[in-house]
Amino acid sequence: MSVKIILTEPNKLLRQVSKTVEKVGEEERMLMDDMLDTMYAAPGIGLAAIQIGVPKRIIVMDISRDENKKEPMYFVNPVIKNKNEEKAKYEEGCLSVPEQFAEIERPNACEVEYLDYEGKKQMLNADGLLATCIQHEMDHLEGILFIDYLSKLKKSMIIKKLSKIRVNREIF
Ligand code: K2U
Ligand code: ZN
Repeated sequence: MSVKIILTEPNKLLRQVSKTVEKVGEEERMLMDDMLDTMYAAPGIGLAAIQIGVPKRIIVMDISRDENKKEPMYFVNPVIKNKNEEKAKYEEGCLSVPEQFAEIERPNACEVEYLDYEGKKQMLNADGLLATCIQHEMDHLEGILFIDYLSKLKKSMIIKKLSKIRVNREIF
């Protein structure tokens, strides 16, 4: 298991639509293990495979935020079956949009169908932070970032800042 590099915006690879997984095998399980290592090291509470450059419809999450009591969750080919009408706002960040945050409004609950680590069909009713996180990660599978919901001006200011951060990191 290993920690991988997380792609950061602006990067065309992050804009790919990820592909359905035909079968959950050893390769996919190793990928999910690496994704979890990478997510915990960041640290974060969710990660989509595309964020480490693998365009597969795979997400890992752990919203426990407790070093000593990890509760990893694995989602292969997740599909949101329905979303609540009621919305909730959350100050979102993203490991692929470093040091930038914005208040994003999303349905406050949703039902997700997916395959688990063993490839078994599961259903999850998510609300609160879990619902926000799964919808944030599902966007990654469509090549969508939370900054895409912002005004053109705000989004362009963030991308300009990210480009500067990248140049400074390369120089120093
Ligand atoms: O996709 C990612 O980059 C992982 C995000 C997931 C996330 C974004 C917004 C709201 C909830 C989850 C990272 O975990 S961002 C870091 C973080 C950590 C704790 C709580 C919220 C965000
Ligand atoms: Zn993200």
